[in-house]
Amino acid sequence: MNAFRKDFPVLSENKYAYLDSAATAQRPVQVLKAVEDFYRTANANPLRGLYELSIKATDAYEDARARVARFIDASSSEEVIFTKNTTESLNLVAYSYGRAFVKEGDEILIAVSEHHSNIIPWQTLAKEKNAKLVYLYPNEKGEYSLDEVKAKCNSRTRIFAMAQVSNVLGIPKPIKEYAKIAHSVGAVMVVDGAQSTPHMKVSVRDMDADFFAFSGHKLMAPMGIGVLYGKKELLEAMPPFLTGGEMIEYVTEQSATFAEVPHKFEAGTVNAAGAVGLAAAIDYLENVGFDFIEKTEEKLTAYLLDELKKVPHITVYGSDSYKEHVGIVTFNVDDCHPHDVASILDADKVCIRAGHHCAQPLMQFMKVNATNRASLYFYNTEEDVDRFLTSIKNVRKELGYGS
Ligand code: C6P
Repeated sequence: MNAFRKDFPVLSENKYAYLDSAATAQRPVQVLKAVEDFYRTANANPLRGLYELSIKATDAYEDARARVARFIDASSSEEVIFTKNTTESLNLVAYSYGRAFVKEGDEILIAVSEHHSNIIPWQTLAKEKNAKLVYLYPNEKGEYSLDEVKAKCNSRTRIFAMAQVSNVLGIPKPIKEYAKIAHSVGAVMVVDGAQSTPHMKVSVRDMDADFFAFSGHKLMAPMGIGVLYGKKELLEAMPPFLTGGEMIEYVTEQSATFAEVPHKFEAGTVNAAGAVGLAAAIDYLENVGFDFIEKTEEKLTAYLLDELKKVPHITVYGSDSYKEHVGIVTFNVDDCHPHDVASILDADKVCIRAGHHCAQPLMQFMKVNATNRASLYFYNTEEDVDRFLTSIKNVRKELGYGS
């Protein structure tokens, strides 16, 4: 039995085989306690009050920012902006950096496998600015070759935005190499780290990302807290995204000057309890260790893939190598709608995701309407995978097929 599992209330009684961590992770008691402790002992509006309790809240919030900066290897806390989630982080870049620096005729380069959160903000920007949205397409292994990237990244490219790990195929990308190409033509590299940050050590400095977005909830933090990392000189040159309280320096009836980064991008009362929960989740994650996370996920993915491929009438998408799935296994069962598959598994308390996974351009490219997806995290066990396999072998019979 996995030693960490007892920390997760939803998993502790083994009621569910939870195989949907790519959608959101479960939270350990350590994170729940950190959030409760904040509200019990330090609850006041941060960044405003001059009294002890408010200063405690401010300190807890700013300590969490410093914890995140160390976690992703940012140069300083000022480069860490708290947002709601990856979606808001990417919108912040598109609305602020994009509207200030993208002009008519410029190009924005993205991959066809992006999540809608890394497509729609750029579609909207391109339409508004009369810029062109250019797509990269993967080879048969699901990879975006450096030749394809070099061919499409040119002097008109202002922004190259890409997920470090796809939420459908899992395949990790050589972001450091892509960033070199982007920088060689003067473009900025925007990285969607929603599916990478929970599973692998991230260094924004080593990959040389200009912007890096991720969500707390996929790495066991509460929902509603996310991060945008940005290089300080870029953040300083950008106009605010949302405006209002706490993001200003001085306001008159007709004009305002703005606070320094990162507060310029954090209008209104902040999610301090969420930030504290995120810091606790990072502590927990680093205590588990990325070595353990990678080894456990690889072992379970290899087992799941091998056994799933033996089941008749199953198509598995993505790499043939279990090492390139980052815990994500996407598949279809012949003649069965993914929603029916997920409902049949639900009856056995096996939780998987079904649908287009907010990646419809990728579905169109793969010529499918929808798929099923099982996704693993370090707290999963072989027993979870066995429950999934037993249930999946039953699906076609349940739907009236002979075999
Ligand atoms: N993917 C999934 O089941 P938010 O919703 O803002 O926390 O994350 C958006 C997002 C952005 N990029 C990638 C690569 C993602 O996987 C996600 C979220 C979930 O695949 C929910 S759709």
